[in-house]
Amino acid sequence: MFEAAVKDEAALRAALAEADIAPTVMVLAQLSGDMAILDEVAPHIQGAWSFMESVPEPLKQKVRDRLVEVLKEYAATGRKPAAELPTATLQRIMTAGAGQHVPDEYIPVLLEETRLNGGDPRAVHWHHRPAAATLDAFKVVIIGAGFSGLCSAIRLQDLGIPYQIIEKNPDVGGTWLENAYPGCAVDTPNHFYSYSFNPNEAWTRHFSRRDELLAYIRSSVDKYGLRQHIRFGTEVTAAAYDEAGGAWSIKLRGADGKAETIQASALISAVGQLNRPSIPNIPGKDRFKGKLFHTAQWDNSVDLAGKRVAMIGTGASAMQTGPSIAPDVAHLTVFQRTPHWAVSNPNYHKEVSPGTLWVIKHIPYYAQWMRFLLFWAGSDGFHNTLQVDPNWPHQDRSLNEKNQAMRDMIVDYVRKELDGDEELLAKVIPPYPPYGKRMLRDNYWYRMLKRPNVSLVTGDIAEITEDAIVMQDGTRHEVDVIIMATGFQASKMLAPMELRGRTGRTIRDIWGDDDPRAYLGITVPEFPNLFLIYGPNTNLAHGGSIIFHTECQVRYIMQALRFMLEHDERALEVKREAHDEYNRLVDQTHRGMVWAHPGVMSWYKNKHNRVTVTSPWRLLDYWRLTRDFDASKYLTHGAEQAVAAE
Ligand code: N01
Repeated sequence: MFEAAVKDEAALRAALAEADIAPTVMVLAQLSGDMAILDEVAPHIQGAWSFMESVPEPLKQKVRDRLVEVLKEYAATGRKPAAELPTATLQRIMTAGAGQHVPDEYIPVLLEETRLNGGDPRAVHWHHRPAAATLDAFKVVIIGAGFSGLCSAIRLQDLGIPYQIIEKNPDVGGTWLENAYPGCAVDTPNHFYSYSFNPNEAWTRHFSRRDELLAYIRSSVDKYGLRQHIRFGTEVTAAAYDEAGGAWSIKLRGADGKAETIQASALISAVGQLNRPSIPNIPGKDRFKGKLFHTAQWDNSVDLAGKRVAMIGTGASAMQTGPSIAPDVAHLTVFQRTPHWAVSNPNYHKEVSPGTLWVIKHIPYYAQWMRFLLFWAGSDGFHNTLQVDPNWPHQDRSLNEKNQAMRDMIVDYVRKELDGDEELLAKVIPPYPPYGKRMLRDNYWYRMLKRPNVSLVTGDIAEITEDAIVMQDGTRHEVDVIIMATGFQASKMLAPMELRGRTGRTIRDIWGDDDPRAYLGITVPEFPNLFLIYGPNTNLAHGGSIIFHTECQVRYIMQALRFMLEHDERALEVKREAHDEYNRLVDQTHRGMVWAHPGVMSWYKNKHNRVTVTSPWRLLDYWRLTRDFDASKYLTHGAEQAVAAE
């Protein structure tokens, strides 16, 4: 593995000159055991983002020269790196690279996420592999072929459990297939926003565009041979649990409208939270003579060039769409009901340099350390700043001192972006604390607002007429096209499917329209053998990658299925006490956090101000909660018992 790195020393040196210094020195320390050079570099690293360093160039060159020597020595001698580094060494390397103390408790999760010790640590293995006939008789149906559904399929395949994916769309990708609006991209760095077990060495950007993400998803499908297990163009309309048979009856509707029912021993919902567009019922909407569409249902037949375009909404989708279309349209009018917070990230628009692509591919462990740094940069670091300090005097606009400092920092940034336009600044700075709604990444939004062909309209819309949007104060804005960047029906989880549990009650009977709850966000009393991915209170709003959460949930579900199959249990249902206790804890924890702030309305919570969508936990906490399936939290119903009862 080292031969490839040193085969062409000129290429190695050229690539290292472009590589980030933190992962470079981490590789060096790992391979050489040279902690002195790590200690020399450490004081010049202020944080885990690649731009948070001020290492002097001569010191950088010293690190690169030393690494070239070490790689050459490994290649020449055939020496192998130490299989596993002692925890204290790992911690020292991580702390230096991240520019922040990395506590002991994070080491196991980081080792897993980076696969630094090789292998696939999140894979679930059999304790006692069931007989082939038992496995063959057990069938899992997965709803949805997005990131989560495909991850489940890969893991089921590893275990040899038969499965089928039902996908309503004609292709894989879920949200990344459906959202094709201009500028659509991920705002989590994608060297972290990707499967831990299938890293991509070839990302061309730090925050990839939709097409590249979709290509990654498609290539994962091909790599693991999943396509033959997917029924495309088929929607799950309903499912009912049959207690006597210990199975789910699942109603499907094909593209031709034909209905069909299939059976499954277990059902995994991987439909996502952001799947069903929310299109507000603004009076007069249907009268509009021009084109009107939602960002997630982009109408490619509409040429926006030279048109007067309205965009309703200023969330993450608007943040990417607006600046992408503004240069082409005659006029863009942005309708902002509430402002959102947005931070800048210098890497957001950057391509991965050729040298960085080279080191990711050729230098052992560079990609792993890079993944660690991205995990660290964008994850739990902010979590404790999102708690309300009861003694903080300005609770309306911030939660505590650090949250106020963040507010001040963003206001300064936005003021600069707006060239000091205080009138506009007053309109775009939210009155509520930073992080109250999803923190956005500035996609040159504020610069866009300064364009002569863009105007920002604030306040509530009264109605839509044949050719205009009319505000409550009577002002009228004539437009040719209306883009609804109005988000998704997140709280109405699992809709419009009708899921009927063991007792005959449907999930809507229990959750109502917008009050979903589940144990760990995964299992629901009365719904045996049903597992949710990206279910209630599992969205990440302080940072992190939702794929990390997906992998936690999928591991848990695989362990649950393993338990069923190894113990010959045909039904597994979470105990009500475990579910209620968990949800009490979720609600209690949320009460002191930013998302429950009374001054904010967002898709994170329902109309009763209960946070239903977002997780209150650090990534570490949720990882711990889901790491080991605990059968004592579940009621079981063995196959033999069931047979006896029939
Ligand atoms: O939706 P949103 P989104 N009249 O719900 C406004 C993910 N995502 O699609 O704030 C006027 O955030 C509404 O106003 P208000 C990400 O998790 C990720 O943008 O409610 N306005 C708001 O401004 C994200 O959080 C990525 O007052 C109305 C907007 O519409 C989630 O998807 C990219 C209105 C809706 O914002 C959803 O983001 C895109 C009305 N009647 C999305 N109704 C990336 O990874 C609603 N609004 C980058």
